[in-house]
Order: sequence, then C-alpha cells, then structure tokens
Amino acid sequence: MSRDRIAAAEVLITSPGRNHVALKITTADGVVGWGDATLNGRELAVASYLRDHLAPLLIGRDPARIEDTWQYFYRGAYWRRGPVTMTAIGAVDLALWDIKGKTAGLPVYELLGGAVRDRVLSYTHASGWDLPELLDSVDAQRERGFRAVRAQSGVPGLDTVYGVHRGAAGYEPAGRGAAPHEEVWDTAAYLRHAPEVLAGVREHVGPELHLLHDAHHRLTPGEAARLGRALEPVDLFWLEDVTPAENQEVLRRVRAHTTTPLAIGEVFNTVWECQTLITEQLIDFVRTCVTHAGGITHLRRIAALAELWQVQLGPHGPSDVSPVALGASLHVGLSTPNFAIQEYMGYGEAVHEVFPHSWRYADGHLHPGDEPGLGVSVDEDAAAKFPYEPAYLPVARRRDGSMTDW
Ligand code: CS2
Ligand code: MG
Repeated sequence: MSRDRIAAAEVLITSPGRNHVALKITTADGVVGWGDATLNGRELAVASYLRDHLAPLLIGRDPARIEDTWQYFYRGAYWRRGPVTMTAIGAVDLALWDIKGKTAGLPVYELLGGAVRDRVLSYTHASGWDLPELLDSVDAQRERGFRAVRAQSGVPGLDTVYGVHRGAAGYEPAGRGAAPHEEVWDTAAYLRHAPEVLAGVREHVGPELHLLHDAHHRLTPGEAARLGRALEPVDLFWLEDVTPAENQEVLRRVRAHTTTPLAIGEVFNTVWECQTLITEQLIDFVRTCVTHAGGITHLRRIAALAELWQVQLGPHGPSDVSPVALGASLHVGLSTPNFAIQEYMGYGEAVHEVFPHSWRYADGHLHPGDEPGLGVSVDEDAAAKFPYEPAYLPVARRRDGSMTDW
C-alpha cells in the first residue's frame, strides 16, 4: 500500500481582532491538517521559520510519522529550544495530528488513549479597575456558568496594570503599532493592594468558586513569598507566575513560605525549562501551552513527567492561543489524567468566523468535539479579510525608569 506524502505546507497570517499565524499542511491524498503558530508580538519570526526553513523540508515526508518529524526538526536544527523554534515545531505537530485523526476518522483524543473524563474544567478572566467593577466582572462570568475565574484588579496610582482593560472591549494586551507601549509598574503599590482586593472577591463569591490570580512575572522570590502567604486566607486555586522562573531554583524560597498553590510555565517551551519546578514539586500546576511547547507530542511528555510528581496541567489559553491550539489542548485535556483545567479567555466573533471549530463551551467546561482530527479549520476567505498588522506586547518600567517584566 503506497503511503500518503506531504504535498504542500503553507503559512497563513490573519488578524481578526488580533494577529494569528496558521500552518496548513496538505497531503498528496488531499488531507488537510491545521496548526497554530501564533507567538504574540513575534508572529513574523515564526512565519519565516516555517516558510523558509521547515516547509521545504516537509514536502515528501510521510505525514503519519509525527514523532520522527518532531525529532527531525528538534534535533536537526542543532540550535535548540526557544519560543520561535518550538512554536514552529508545535504548529507542524498539531497539523500532523490533525491529519492523522482525519485519516483514521477519529478525534485526536481517541488516538491519545481515549477520554479519561467527560469534559474539561475551564477558567476565564474577570477584571476591574476597582473592587466594585471587578466583582461585577466576576459575577458576569459566574452567570455564564464558570466554576473558576481569574481575578485581576487595577492598582491605585497606576494608569495601566496587566490583565485589566478600560472600557467594554475585551482585554487584548498586544497593542497595534510599530513599537511596544511602555507601562509604569510599582510592585510596592501592587503588594499593598492585591491581598485586600482578592480578599474582597473571596468574601463576595463565597468559598466554592475557584479563584485564580496572575502576578505575571513581576515579583522577586521574597515578594512572591510574602504575597503567597498573604493570600492563603483567600484559598486561591492558583497564584500564577509569581516570579520569573528562568532560574527554577528560586521557587524553593517561595515554596518554603507559603502553601498557596503555584502555577508557572506559559512562557516555557520544553520540559527542560520546568523540569526542576516539577521534580522538586516547586509548583502545583504547569502552564505550558500546546503551541509554544512543541505541540501535542511534547506537551504529553511534560504531562508524563508532571504526573510522576503529582503536578497537574493547567495550559495557557488566552486570546493569542488560536482556536486551533485551544482545540488541540482540549484533546490532550480529555485524555490526560493529570490535566486539571484549561484557560479559556474567549474570542471575538471574527475569530470564530475565521476558525470554525467543533470544540464547545458549556456550564464551566469545554469539550473538543468528536470530529475527526482536531476539529478546527480555517476559513481562508474569511481570513483574507483581516490582513496582518504589526502589534507588540507592552513593556514595563519601574518608576525610576528601569526595565522590569511586563
Ligand atoms: C496571561 C496571558 O493568560 C495569561 O495567563 O499571562 O494573557 C499573557 O499575558 C499573553 O498570552 C501574552 O501574549
Ligand atoms: Mg499568565
């Protein structure tokens, strides 16, 4: 029996409200697989990596050899890891799993061992410049059925704060334009305010709603330890990115001072960046994303290591992870025992138009659907209506002008 071959690999950039990069792989038998290659603020780098380096090497390969292709692109580059490389490899991986499912006539989760749960718990974002506005936002998400809500608040004295937007539009951090917006950050003001406002949210919602909060890489380990301890009465589901974790060992200090559950990993791209965090149980949840961490193939390796140390998965799922990647993450979520929760920030109508999908939200949970493959496609005519526009994530400076982490 002659085996199918990859006949084409095309990169598609579209901007329905925000930039997305998609990879379309077509086989000689006409089977199409889609991958997500969106890297917020660096989209063109991944598009070039795919167009100029990986796509030519895909032509003629056996689409069924997903693991071999992963190894070929990971080891064959010589220059390993990093968000651009791993997002490009991730896009290829998603597209090949999509093809494998379509060829088998099965949803990808069936190829990953079948469902271990009926649906995937999800959380979404709530925000407000002050406590009353934040409580309204939390209540609105509870009315939509969410059992888990992330709460982000403004900080007195700061004009901008991560995760909080002005006005009715949804929060989109990447600002259009030729350069990043510059924001001022004041950790001391944040540390004075966060415990009080999050305690106010807990008092309002009662004990059952899962509350999450994202510190977004802005604290030192000492500050993180203080915040974690101060938030223990709030009973958070997790406190996220309390400190930059390139040096994973700094979490030992945080862990020694607080029992608040910790989640880290959305900016990590391979198991090696979170290996110590996992094997020393310095975190409770690993946040690596199915696109930026090398696809389904590598996310399952991270999940397997995490399972040995009773660390759970809570993958990244903001607006800059496209519906293709959200679908892929849900196939992993349905079939992975230590998958705890999926972030689901939601999308604008134009994004749903460009990315028709079988995954569904209902009653605080998500399900990938049972279409063969990933269950997400790209309406290329609709995508063409939204051309790419340069956009960058903000940068943050302290009040003295020195750079800090946004
Ligand atoms: C955030 C992200 O959702 C989250 O947890 O950390 O929204 C992050 O700011 C964006 O993905 C950056 O592009
Ligand atoms: Mg985050």
